[in-house]
Amino acid sequence: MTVSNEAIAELFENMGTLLEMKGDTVFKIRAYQRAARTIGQLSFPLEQAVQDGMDLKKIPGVGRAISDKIKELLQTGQVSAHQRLLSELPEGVLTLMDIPGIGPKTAMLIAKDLGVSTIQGVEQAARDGSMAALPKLGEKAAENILRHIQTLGSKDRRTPIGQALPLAEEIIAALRSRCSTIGDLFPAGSLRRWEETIGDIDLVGTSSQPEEAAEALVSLPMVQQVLVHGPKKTSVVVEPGIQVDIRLCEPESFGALLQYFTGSQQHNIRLRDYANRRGLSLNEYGITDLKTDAVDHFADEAAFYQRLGLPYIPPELRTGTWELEAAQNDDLPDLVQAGDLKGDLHLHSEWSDGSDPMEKMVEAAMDQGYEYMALTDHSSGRGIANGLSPQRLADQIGLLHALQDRYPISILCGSEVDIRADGTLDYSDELLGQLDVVVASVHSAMGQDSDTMTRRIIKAMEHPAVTIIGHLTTRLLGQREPVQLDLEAILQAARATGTALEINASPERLDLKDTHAHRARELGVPLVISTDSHHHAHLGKRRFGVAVARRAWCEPAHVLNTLPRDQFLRFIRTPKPARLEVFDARLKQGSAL
Ligand code: DGT
Ligand code: CA
Ligand code: CA
Ligand code: ZN
Repeated sequence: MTVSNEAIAELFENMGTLLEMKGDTVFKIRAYQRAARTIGQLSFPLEQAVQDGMDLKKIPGVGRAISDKIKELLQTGQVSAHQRLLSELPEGVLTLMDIPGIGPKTAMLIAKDLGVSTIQGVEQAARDGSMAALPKLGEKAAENILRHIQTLGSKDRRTPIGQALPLAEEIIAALRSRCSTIGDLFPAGSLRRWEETIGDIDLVGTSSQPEEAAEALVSLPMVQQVLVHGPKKTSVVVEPGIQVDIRLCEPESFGALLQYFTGSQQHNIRLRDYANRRGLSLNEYGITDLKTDAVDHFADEAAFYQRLGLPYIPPELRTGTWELEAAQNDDLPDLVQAGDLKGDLHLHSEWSDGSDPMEKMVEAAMDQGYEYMALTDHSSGRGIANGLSPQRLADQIGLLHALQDRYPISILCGSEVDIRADGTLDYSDELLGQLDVVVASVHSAMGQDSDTMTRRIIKAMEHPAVTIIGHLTTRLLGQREPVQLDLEAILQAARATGTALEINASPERLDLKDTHAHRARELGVPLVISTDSHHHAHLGKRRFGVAVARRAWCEPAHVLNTLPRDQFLRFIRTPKPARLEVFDARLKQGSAL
């Protein structure tokens, strides 16, 4: 049996909650919550790390007590302290907390005083008046809880970054055009850290007339509701029901404001501890010397970090895990940037389910400044998405060769070929052998169990013609769960077979996600950032994929399609797995710098 990091994180999260219900000390509660958060963000499997004899106490937020409990869980399948807590508290209290708006205290109250242990039970108690009769709750609270239960179906209220970022950019442009006294204005918070989903949009900026800028925000036509309209902070809810917070300050202290509201909270907490140990204290206005009470102000973030003796830490790394340690050791990665990409290797035309002619996609790739591109229309297998029959693919290859004469960019013939349920591919080996780039993807039989799915994908990777596995887990953010698979086994096989893995930049996918890509990077698996564009305007979405790679600590050398044309061509023209030498040579070069 394998125990996933998510399962371990959830157990500690539960323990924190149970302790909170019991009224235990804040210190202890926070310790469990912090451990849960850190473990949830680890890129490597803890179970494997324990087997390899890693000292878990090296993980930030994991001390002796937590470390012992992880080992107990892995050995026995449970944690006795957790079982004890469960037995001490009324049945079902944790379930009740799945209802938004019900925290540990309310859950405890309802479970104890009403003897209710299910969501249906809560709903009934809210309807029949028994909940309203509880002195600590009352009618208003019962009404709220009922409303929350009714929205339970749509429980993920976080907004995918693909929607939140364009919205934030639209708001920024609108504010700029309406208010000339705004200087800088940037997204902060989870948006600036490029998290895959966003709770609310935070904007920070500079202005000599902050009231004017706040006024401009509340009067935007898309504003539905004004939550706070104050001198320091203004909060509104805009059209699709997303909260926007804006905070402005003088240019002299913008560095501290931006740093503070970029977070993450966990990063800021660690940074504050670090500063305190050096006799400094941090807030959104600046850095205070605790001895002299002198406050330093910073116009930009680099100066802020420099005052702490640290190099600038890119927002994507500010998760509160390893970045502070790396910064102290001057060991931060030189992260890949959008401009490093030299090609897009997953593009569709109207030949399958794209909306543009091949020429238009070629020109769009040239507009991105690329040296090469692969056209990868769907294979025929599923009979949908207008997949190409072997004959149509052969025709397309002929036309692409002719097109090449008209354009300076290298046009690679490719296909996004279905990995069938049994791991075989949709075209004959002979036809696949004629292609420059084969992206193999799962589009069917997504409900397979983990073993079957893992074998299926590994079988595809063992095929000599398969260059890249596309959108590995097939998840759609907020719409479709990832398939079940053994990520570690797949990554090992990717390295062994010399198969690259795609970071699908399409913001509804972001697949691989950050932690997966981080592990791939550690194992020496070549990563590819592609957009899977079905329209010429979608190639610009590469920024979302680049952000995933950055959150995975990737440098350019970890990303295959940053290779200049001749090296990339050498990579695909060398048989698997020997082609890894081209990739490894670049990595070595990078680390020698
Ligand atoms: P979200 O909105 O849930 O996607 O995540 P964030 O990180 O954008 O969180 P948000 O909007 O609550 O706050 C923005 C940043 O402001 C956060 O990342 C760190 C900072 N911040 C807010 N409240 C606190 C706080 O109570 N303590 C500390 N240390 N930082 C805070
Ligand atoms: Ca936020
Ligand atoms: Ca916020
Ligand atoms: Zn595709």
